[in-house]
Formats: sequence, C-alpha cells, structure tokens
Amino acid sequence: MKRTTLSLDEFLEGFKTKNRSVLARAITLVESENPEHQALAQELLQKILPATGKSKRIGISGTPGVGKSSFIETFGKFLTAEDLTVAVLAVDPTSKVTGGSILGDKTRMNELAIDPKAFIRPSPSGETLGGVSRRTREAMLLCEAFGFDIVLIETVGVGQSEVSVAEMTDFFMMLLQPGSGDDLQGIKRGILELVDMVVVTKDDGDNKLLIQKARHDYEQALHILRHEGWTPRVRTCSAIEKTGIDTIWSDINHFYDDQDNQIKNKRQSQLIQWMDQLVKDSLIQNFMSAVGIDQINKFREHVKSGKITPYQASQELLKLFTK
Ligand SMILES: Nc1nc2c(ncn2[C@@H]2O[C@H](COP(=O)(O)OP(=O)(O)OP(=O)(O)O)[C@@H](O)[C@H]2O)c(=O)[nH]1
Ligand SMILES: [Mg+2]
Repeated sequence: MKRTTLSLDEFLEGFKTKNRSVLARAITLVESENPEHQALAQELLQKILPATGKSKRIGISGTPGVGKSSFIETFGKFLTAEDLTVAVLAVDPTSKVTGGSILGDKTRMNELAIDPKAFIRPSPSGETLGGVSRRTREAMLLCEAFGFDIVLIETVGVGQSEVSVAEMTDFFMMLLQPGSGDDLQGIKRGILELVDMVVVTKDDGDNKLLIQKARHDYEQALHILRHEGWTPRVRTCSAIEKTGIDTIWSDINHFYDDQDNQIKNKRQSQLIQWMDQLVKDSLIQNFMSAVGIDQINKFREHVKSGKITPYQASQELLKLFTK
C-alpha cells in the first residue's frame, strides 16, 4: 500500500522537532518522479532554503574496495564523538545495475548506522547521473536544514560521478590504495585537479613502505598541478586501527578557516552551474518529448547513411521542435 505523503506543514513541523523519519520521507519526496510529489518537494525546498548552507559539505570518492565505507564508519564515529552530527549520502549511478551497493555498505557502517548523531541514506538508483546528482543535491539541502553539522557525500569513482560530487561539495577527498593498480596513472587526470585531499588508505600491517612511496608520489603529482589558494594534502589512514583520522579532520578545519571566501564563491558558482545544467536537461527533455524518438531515429539513420550532414539533420530536428 502506498502511504500518502505528509503535507508541507507536517514536513516543516517534523524538521523543527528533528524527527528523523520526516527527514527520510522528505528525501523520498525529492527522489519521487511523481509530478505532485515533485511540486511539493520544490515547495519544501524553497521553504527550508534559508536554513541551508551551514554544514560542511565533504565529498569522498575512490574505486570499489579502496575502503570508503570503512573510512566513513571510522571518520563518522570520530566526528560524532566530537559531538558533531553527520549525514552520509551517496551518488551511485550504478546502483540500478548492482541493485544498490549501499545496502551492503550499511553493514560496513555498523556502528555509524545506529549512532543517534548520524544519518545514513542509501543512494537512489538512477537512470542518469544528472537525475541522481540532482536528488543528492536536494537531499543535501534537506540534511543541512535539518541541522547536520557535516554532510558526507560518497561516490564510487564511476564515469562522471566524481566530478558531480566535487561540484556539489566544498572539500573533495580521493581515497587511494597503493598497490591496487590505483597508482597515479589510475587517477583520471581531470579528477586530480578537483581534489583537496588524497587519503592513502589501509596504512597498517605490512604496507608501510608502499604507503610511504605512494604518499610521496601523490604529493609530487599534486605539487606539479600547483593549485591556487589551498594546497591539496596527502594523508594516510587506517580505518581499522583508527589512525590518521584526527589529522585529516584538523586539515579539513584548517581548510574551512583559511578558505572562507573561496568556499563562498565556490558555492555560488556551483549553484549557477546547477541551474544551467537544469536548464539544459529540461530543454533536452522538452525537445525529446516534442519531437519524438521516431523522428530522431529517422534523422540518425539519414546521418549514418550519409544522406544528410549532422548539422543539417540537427537543424531539421530543431525546426520540428520549434514548430
Ligand atoms: N587493512 C585494512 N583493510 C581495510 C581498511 N579499510 C578497509 N579495509 C578492507 O578493504 C575492503 C573494502 O573496504 P570497504 O570499506 O568496503 O571499501 P569501499 O570503498 O566502500 O568498497 P565499495 O563499497 O565496494 O566501493 C574490506 O575488506 C575492508 O575490510 C583499513 O584501514 N585497513
Ligand atoms: Mg562501500
């Protein structure tokens, strides 16, 4: 049976009284494809907007198995022990295929999952990265308005998802594991430029030498890129031995103290970028539904067989659209 959604007032009341299940339902609302839910979601977002913007927005990425979930468990517990509240969201464009890896993740976040100061939200399964990242951005705003001090946004480094997460957070950290083929060549070039911190994971056991070498190499690579303002740091940690976490946290605080203006500017340009993206997405959606896939396919065939140039075809299609 489908539950009816809460009213706008009920949502707002639930936010005021810090009712977790209301937050969860609000996130479900922004994830819904139902036009009525969407309209209500936008009303809600508009209402809570003034209460947003106070959280630290931290992005965490890395290849499967690098140790993201274990890191978030240990880091999250560290933060809640500091009396901070933490929301964990995920951008996972592959979850449709894998059946939602975050459910499995939750088992690696045993303690955090039941910590009253933490909130873990499984990733929505998405058709498109654009859709997933819109919902994650909106979920982030809801978590901020709800009052979380920190929002951690996790993504497995598939396709463009790392870029999306970097584009919605203040501080973007990349987890890397030496000796896993995850060496410098393993990082997509454009990604390194977005990184505020590289964390070399699993700094325990017999890995020491390998870790030190990796750390040195990453430092060199980041140095060559010469960021302005903040110089990205390379840190090591062990989620199992719970080491290195305090240094990472103090670096992040340093970043927020030092880069206040830059963060403000970054957030503003992220908003503009987001708006522009939404305009593009809507235009394409309108175009597709107005012209229809049959017409588009027809022109694709004409282009393939050389009957018409891609440019001419695009103009014909646009004529159909504006008609
Ligand atoms: N020795 C050691 N092993 C670790 C550490 N952190 C994680 N691991 C192990 O590495 C494996 C993968 O860890 P996860 O935390 O699930 O990695 P993940 O990046 O979330 O993986 P996906 O969710 O599949 O993308 C597990 O077997 C962990 O026990 C660490 O600090 N030290
Ligand atoms: Mg994981």
